[in-house]
Amino acid sequence: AQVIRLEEYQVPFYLAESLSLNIDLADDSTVVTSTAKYTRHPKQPTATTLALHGELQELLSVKLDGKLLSEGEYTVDDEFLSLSNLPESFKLEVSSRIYPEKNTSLEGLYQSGGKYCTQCEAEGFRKITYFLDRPDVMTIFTTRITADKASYPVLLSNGNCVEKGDLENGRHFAVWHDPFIKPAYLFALVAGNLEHVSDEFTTMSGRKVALEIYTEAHNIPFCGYAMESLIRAMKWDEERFGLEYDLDIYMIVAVDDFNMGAMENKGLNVFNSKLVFASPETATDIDYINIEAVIGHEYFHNWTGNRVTCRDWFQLSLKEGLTVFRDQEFTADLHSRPVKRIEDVRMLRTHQFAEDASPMAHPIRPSSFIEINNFYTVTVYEKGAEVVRLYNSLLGQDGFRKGMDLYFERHDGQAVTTEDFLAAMSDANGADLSQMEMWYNQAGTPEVAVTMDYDAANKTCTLNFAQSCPDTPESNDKAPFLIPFKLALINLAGEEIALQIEGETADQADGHDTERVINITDATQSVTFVNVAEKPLPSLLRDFSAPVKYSYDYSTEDYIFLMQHDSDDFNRWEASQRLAQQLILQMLDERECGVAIGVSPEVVDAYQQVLDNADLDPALRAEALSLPGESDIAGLVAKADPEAIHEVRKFFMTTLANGMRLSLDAQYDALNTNEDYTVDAASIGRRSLKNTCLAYLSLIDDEMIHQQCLAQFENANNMTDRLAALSALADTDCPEREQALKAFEVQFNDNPLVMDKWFAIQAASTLPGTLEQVKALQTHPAYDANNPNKIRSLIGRFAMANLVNFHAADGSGYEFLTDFVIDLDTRNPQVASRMIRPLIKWRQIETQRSALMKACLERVHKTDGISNDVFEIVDKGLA
Ligand code: BAL
Ligand code: ZN
Repeated sequence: AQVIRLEEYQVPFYLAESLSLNIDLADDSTVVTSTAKYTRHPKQPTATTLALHGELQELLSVKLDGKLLSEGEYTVDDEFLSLSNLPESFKLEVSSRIYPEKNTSLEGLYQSGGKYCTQCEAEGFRKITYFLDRPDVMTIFTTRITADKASYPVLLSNGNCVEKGDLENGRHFAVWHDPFIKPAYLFALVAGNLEHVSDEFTTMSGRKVALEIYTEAHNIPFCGYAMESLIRAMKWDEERFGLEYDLDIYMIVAVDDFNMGAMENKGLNVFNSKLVFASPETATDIDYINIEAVIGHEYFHNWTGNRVTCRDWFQLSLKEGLTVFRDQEFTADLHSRPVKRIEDVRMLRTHQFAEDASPMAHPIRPSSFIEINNFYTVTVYEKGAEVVRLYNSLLGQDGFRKGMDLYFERHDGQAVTTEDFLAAMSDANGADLSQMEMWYNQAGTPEVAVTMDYDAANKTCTLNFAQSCPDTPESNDKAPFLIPFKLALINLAGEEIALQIEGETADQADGHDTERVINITDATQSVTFVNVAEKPLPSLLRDFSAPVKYSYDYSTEDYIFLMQHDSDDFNRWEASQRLAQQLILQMLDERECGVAIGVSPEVVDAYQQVLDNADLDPALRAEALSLPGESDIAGLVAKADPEAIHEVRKFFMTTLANGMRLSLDAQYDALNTNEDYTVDAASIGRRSLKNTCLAYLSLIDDEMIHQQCLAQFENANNMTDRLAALSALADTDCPEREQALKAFEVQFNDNPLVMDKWFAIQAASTLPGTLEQVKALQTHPAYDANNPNKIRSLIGRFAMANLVNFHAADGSGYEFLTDFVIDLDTRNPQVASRMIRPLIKWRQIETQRSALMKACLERVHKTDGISNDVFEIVDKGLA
């Protein structure tokens, strides 16, 4: 397998001025003819050769400036079509045959549910025709599609439809022209028997844009929320960033078989149907929020990704980190900002911190890869978004906007780098941001050790910071990061203290109020606050102001105090999480030493006070009561024992449940009003608290509670409540469990997206026998071994969200996953390489299991014909 390196980047020898595609779709083979006008790159004056990317095609003919070339006049292998002795500019026509109906990798042109669709990012276009499939080659696309009219009445591509008509033999054609230059990864084609919903958006400059969402007729009723979300996204981007849509039409197509969530192809997004379809009966609150966020995300890419794109794939975070930041802000502005922040941070810690601690740790701008598909990661996306958020913190929202404006002014229509983004932010604000560079080229989660010295005589309070970063594959010698560290000091009355830094006059301090951001730039650094009348308790890293871990010697009492008194919503939540974490870790140690474990009444009372706090948004109460998961705990201990973690965490939660039972019942009853279903932050919050109460109650072994879960399951008027009840039952060994699972199956058997939930709930069950159940479900008629959503719901959920069963001591979970991945890799390497990842964490697991995990990785490594995708992960996992 070949390693591609950032340092080896070269501008292409030729650029394409235009590309004209003629795609003749037929059920047994498809012929693609592409005609491009190439011109030598001004920076490559001596170049005379051209190597066009192309894979899995049967080359039919090559014409240079109209002349048919014979085989000796070009060479073709598995990866390239190469020509030499080329003039400064020329026209090249290449014809090839491809087989979309046999394409199970879901990359390039393939069929899903009887329709044709494409996925070209990152390097799928080379499976469609021979071209310079690299993001720095941007060109004008014209696409002519022909197909059988009865089977494929709708023919779509990027841009505007400029011509269409009927042909002989029941065939028809459509020609699409995209006036904006774009790289090949943004190309899209869809052909099928589709209906659409339509709407219209008038942009801020008064242009009318047609909005269309395409799907099969029976799914049309489920597209309304996606359309409303699109309109909200278009409006928000105008208001917040002054960015207006540019084409006359914006189309979204929903497909069932899709490796990712969605794809931002210019003017023609292709979406995983799970991120389009919604109705109260079939989609949960989380689904609704995700649909709006991803519709927004893909729309926001039109500027951050499409108009300004990446020079090469190492720059992926340039568009993804920035666009995730934009979609996070979109959701925060439309719903609850603190809840959104908490959920994003929870997700970052659970998944990205874990990736940073694994052999797959990489900087947000990796410096090498074998298969770029492997780097569509939580690091590039979510940590990338945190890094973008740092600019926003450092420069303020107005300064950030100035930077964005300059970025577009300088780079519209270009393929650029993360350095260009940094330069725009810095130049627009006259700020020296050079240290931001470290966030791009160093992996690992920085750790900030914080200590406090209070000097009662001088009434000063000094906070000392020491930053470090663990070794990661690319470096064991890290330079300090620029860490904006937001904090406050809280006095015994629970009030924030006015913060005046030593050496500042009171005037200078004024306006900073009681919360300040200290920019940590050095390995060790201190800040002293004056006029601090009593020893305070620090409230640290408020709002998670940088993607770091921090330590401070808080006692249980300190956390309880912060849970009640911290005036910052985020840090009140944080205290509830860190307290649980600290106690669970303590109990794990005690258990190992054979000491009886227990939870003090003060701790139960602290959580109960949160639950009963009528002044606090129900959504935030639910967040505070949703404690770190088993894998979060596993990430905090060396040589984790999954069984011990499961037991101790469950013991902690069950103790809380028993202790808070009266309040849980009271809150549940108060919230269980069967109100009409609406998607707004307040009602989502109420459902969230109600279902958190139910989840706690279900830990109590009591037949009445099983009945209560079943009653909610049966009477729910929406999927959020129904699924929450089913989820509680699925983890409980009781007759109601089977009854509910069966009823759900009968009710939703014909809805593939809802059945995904049914598979996922069973795969995540911590009850014994789950592996056997997962195996049995693979033969269920609603399961489809080639559908990524099904694979992720059943196998992915088992391997990634079921610590205790996946890590069964006999290694059965590992063997199952290994067999599964080796088989899947022959059909869909991209998804296979996602599925194998739980095994690369073998070094973090206790010795016996660890050896079994490693042996499985070695088995995959030795398998003949394994894809580059899986090879890269396994190879890094074993290194
Ligand atoms: N560009 C791949 C899908 C997404 O991040 O929007
Ligand atoms: Zn994206």
